[in-house]
This record gives sequence, structure tokens and C-alpha cells, in this order.
Amino acid sequence: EHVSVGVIGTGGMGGMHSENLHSRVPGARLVAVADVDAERAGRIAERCGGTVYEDGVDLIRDDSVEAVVIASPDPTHAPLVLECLRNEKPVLCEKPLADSAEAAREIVEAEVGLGRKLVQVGFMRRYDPQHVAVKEVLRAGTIGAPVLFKGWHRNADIHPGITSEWVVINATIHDIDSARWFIEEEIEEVYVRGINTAPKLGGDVWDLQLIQFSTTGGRLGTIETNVVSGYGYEVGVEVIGERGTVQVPPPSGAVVRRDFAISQRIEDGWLARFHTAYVVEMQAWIDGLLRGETLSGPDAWDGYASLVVADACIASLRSGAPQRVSRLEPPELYRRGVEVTR
Ligand code: ISE
Repeated sequence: EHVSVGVIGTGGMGGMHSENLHSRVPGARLVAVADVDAERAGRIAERCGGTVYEDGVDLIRDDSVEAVVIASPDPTHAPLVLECLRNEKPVLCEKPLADSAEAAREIVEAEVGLGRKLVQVGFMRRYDPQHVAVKEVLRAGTIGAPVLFKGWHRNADIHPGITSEWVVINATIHDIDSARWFIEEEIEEVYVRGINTAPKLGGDVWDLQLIQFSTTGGRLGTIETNVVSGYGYEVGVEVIGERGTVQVPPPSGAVVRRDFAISQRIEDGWLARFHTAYVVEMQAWIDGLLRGETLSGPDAWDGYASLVVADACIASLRSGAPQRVSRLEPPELYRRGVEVTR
């Protein structure tokens, strides 16, 4: 038995998801790929199989496609997810779920209207073994209740063309989800500052941003997002609890001594750093679908809630003042288990 999956978007991320579905995830079959660049989709299809579409909507409507992965550009996410819901097909959508909280709210409402969860969001850190190990320590109560979250998120470099808002919606969104997942409380207030460290992006683009936040239960947090670190790709988390702290370990590659120095390699990007997480994420999604289980991964509510916080971060960036986050009350659907059917 297997799930027939279609992948929309065949850039770096969609290409990796396609390869994983094809050769690393038992129980999945890649049956279609779509990309506005049909040649690029064709190259993936040659290696991994599947019908080629130029338009993601046609892929979603293909009867042989039982479940959909969306890895096309951010502004296309919300309309494609809504199309999946109209066709009642389970969908794993890359983050961000939409390009604004308002657009994500529409997805939540459509799903609530259907009465079952079909949408998972690609917050893959929740499947990264190092992040999972931190989560397990917190769950076990080993360091007591969390009191402070510290996240740092560094990309090696970025092409010109980005904006300060993009840094929040496309990069920091992961850390917002991470904070919500580890602390298990909503973010209540944010205060964001930024500076430009990379003139090539344009002097008004804040590539280094620092967020301070507080949560509904009175915890604190900081998030550093640095999209031009200049040295490599790294994601760090430390949670300070009442009795101790827990953090993801530093890079664990071979330790090299040479030329009077010690060194270890650091990954160049997320595809390498989170390679295992992407496979585990996909396998868990496919296994859940095969077993007809309730979706257990990050859902449309997580996608929406993270965007509400992201919108508040952008408001704070613009005003230079702390910003309250609208209060979030999840609908019933996101509080109890409901069957997922395919
Ligand atoms: C990218 O889209 C990702 O999702 C990566 O995980 C993140 O580190 C990067 O900043 C984003 O641009």
C-alpha cells in the first residue's frame, strides 16, 4: 500500500522532497510534479517519475494525486492550500503557510468548515533529532518549567532582493514556531530591532534582527536572525528552566587539527543541516496518512499562529516600539483529535 503524492515547486526544497518521496520514504510514490519552469520539473520527473505540470492547480485536480506537497514560492502557498482543501486532499505545505496572518486565517476557516485537519506546515525543526532531544528533556521536566527561550538562526548569505519583512516571514517564522513548540505558550508581546550589516542588500534592509518577547504565561525569549552570517548555516536553541538549561549541541562533525588550529565543518544551508529532519517529517506524514490517523504534525493553526506573531514583529520593526500580539483562541478542531481521510 502506498500514498500517491504530487509535489508543487521543484526548486531546492521541492527537489529534495521529490527525491525523498521517490527513494527514502517507504509507503510513498511520487506521481506528479509541477513547476512554472516545466523543464526543471521535467528533470526531477526523469529521475523520480511522475507526470509533469506547469500549473499546480492542475496537479491538485489530477485524480491520481492523493496528497500534495507545496514547495513553490511563498505567495503561492495560501491559494494552493485552499485548492487542496476544495479537493479534500491532505497537503504538506512549506512554511510560511501564507504571506500574511489574514490569508492563513482563511485556510483555518476553510479547514474548520470541512471539519477535519488536512493541512500540515513544513516546520521541519520539530522532526530534527537534536531539537527532538531538547523537547524530550523539557517534557520529562528535567530542568523544571521553561522560563527563557533563546534562539539563534544564521544563514551563510542571501541574494539581494530581500526585504526586512521577508526576513521575518521567511526565516524568523521557524524560530517563532520553535519558541511556541518548546514553551507551549503563545507569544504575547514582541519588540524587534534590526540593523543592516550587508550593504549589498540595500542600506534599509535589516538582515540582522533581534527579537525580545514575552509569553502568555510570563516567560521571556530572544530570537536572533542573521541572514548574512558570512560563515555558514546554524540554528541554535537554548531553553533555560527553573532548575537547569538544555540546548541543541554545536555542529558534531569530525574535529580537525591543522596549521595550529582546531576546526569542524559547518553546513552551508538548511538542505544539508536538516536533511534528516526532512526525511523524518515526510515519513511521519506518509505513515499517518497510510494509517488514516489524525494529523499529528504542525497544523494550519500553528501556521496561522506563527504568522500572527510574525505580523506583530513586522509592526514592531516599523514602529520601533513593542507590539502586543492579538490573543489566539484555537477553534475546537485544533484542540482534539479528528480523523484524517484521504
Ligand atoms: C529558508 O526558506 C528556510 O526555510 C530555512 O530553514 C531558513 O533557515 C532560511 O532562513 C529560509 O530562507
